[in-house]
Amino acid sequence: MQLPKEILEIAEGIKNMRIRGAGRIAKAAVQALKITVERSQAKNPEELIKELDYVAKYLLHTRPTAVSLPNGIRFVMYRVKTAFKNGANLEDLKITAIDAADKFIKNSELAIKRIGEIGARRIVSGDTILTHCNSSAAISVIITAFKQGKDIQVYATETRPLFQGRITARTLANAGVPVTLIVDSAVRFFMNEIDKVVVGADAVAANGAVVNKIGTSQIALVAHEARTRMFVAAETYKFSPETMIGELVKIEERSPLEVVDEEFLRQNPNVKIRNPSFDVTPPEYIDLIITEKGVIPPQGAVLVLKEEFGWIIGEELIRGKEVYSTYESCGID
Ligand code: RUB
Repeated sequence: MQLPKEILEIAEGIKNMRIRGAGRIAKAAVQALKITVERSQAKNPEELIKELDYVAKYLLHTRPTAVSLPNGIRFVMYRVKTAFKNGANLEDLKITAIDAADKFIKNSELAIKRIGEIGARRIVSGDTILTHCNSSAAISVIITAFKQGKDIQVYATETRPLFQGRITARTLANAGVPVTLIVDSAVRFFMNEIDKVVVGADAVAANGAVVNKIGTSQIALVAHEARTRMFVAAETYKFSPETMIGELVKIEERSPLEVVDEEFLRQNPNVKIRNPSFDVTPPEYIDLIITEKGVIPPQGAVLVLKEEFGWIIGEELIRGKEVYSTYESCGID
């Protein structure tokens, strides 16, 4: 199937990280589904479903870790497929898909704002905050607290190998927040000055473990040792339903060329390079997860999953992961 240029660009942008960060990836994928409908040549509902299925599966293979991507796709596809099963005609199916995509994107933007408001309540004047990588949700907490007049300062790790921390530092500085950029390995050196760590998430598992940019779990360990609180800011669509049946979140490993250049590789053929993009922070090292619906201890993650995905998941779980592992089987609202 020949995909429209804009969709190929979105998929490529997610793969090469021009579009990055779990929330932005999800919104871009959902936008691609909307474009599919707008450019569709389908002559009947069956053809439209086939086109959407194809694009959905194509997008699912762009980056493996951020659960927001399959969850965003599920949000749209579940509604489209339900309408299809209920006999919707082509025009109604298109409207359903476009409305669902718009709703997901709008909800996602509102969630960031709400996480900012809810999270900012946990920040007090005088706090020094550490953040890692570049998370819209974590930044929303920090900037909201700052705009409320709280006297805070931030340490941002540079986040090797791709330096997303520089984007964070620039964003915070542009908003007027006092910010200091540090190398990743300086975290323990500064931890005694830190009151709270605030990071984002690519996925939250049913047991409350959080998958986020590589280095997060090391920061959590150091925070735990120093009795510094560790907060994770995550929209509810970052919670992974697959983990309810014991699936592990897949950790993406990227090219060695993000770590060293080609010359190094050529000159050192016996040096192996590994470049995992994310790691898993166990729930014991997390004090609070800030969602748009409120704060939960990590142990509350399973309740969020039940609320978001409904008890129907239970039935699908019993039927086994073959059924469940397709995005078709679940409905989130
Ligand atoms: C980004 C990253 C971010 C989360 C949350 O990794 O780990 O902390 O995705 O971001 P990458 P947000 O740069 O590899 O995509 O809160 O914006 O969804």
